[in-house]
Amino acid sequence: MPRLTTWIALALLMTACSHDANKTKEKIPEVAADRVLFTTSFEDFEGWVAENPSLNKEKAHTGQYSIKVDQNMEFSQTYTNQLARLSPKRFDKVRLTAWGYLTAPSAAALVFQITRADQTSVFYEKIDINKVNSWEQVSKVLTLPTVLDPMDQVRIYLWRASATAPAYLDDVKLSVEP
Ligand SMILES: [Ca+2]
Repeated sequence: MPRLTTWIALALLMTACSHDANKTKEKIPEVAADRVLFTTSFEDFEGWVAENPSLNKEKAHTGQYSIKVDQNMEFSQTYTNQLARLSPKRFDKVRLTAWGYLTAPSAAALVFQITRADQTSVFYEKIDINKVNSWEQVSKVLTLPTVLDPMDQVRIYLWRASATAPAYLDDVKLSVEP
């Protein structure tokens, strides 16, 4: 689990972020398989990761599992990996795509963050999830800063934001954008 200090830093960052993710609805393109850095539907996690109430079978876009946040969990189960392990080749732009689901009017957010080994944040973007009682595909192209180090950590997770009822995330895909 990321440390508390990271979340405090995050909370400060979020107050400074604007809600620009869903201003324009673009057509989400298919991504060639060789450009996909990782993709998951959370189907094979059970038993391989530490017990985490975020992994659930309550709702799923595909298969049986998704991850969630709710009034007791501000942050979902988190994807964490070093840039160098994600790809041996440097990349400047990525596309993050996922399916989100809210159970009450509010806003949760899919977060893509890059942190240093000392937990300081060097990049932060979020994609708002707004659709209630149905699955919505969200996608955003992220231009990464040039100062990144191969040892920096990518973190991807669902943040509760203003949502008070459960919110779900499934079918996450991260790909290199040409
Ligand atoms: Ca799934």
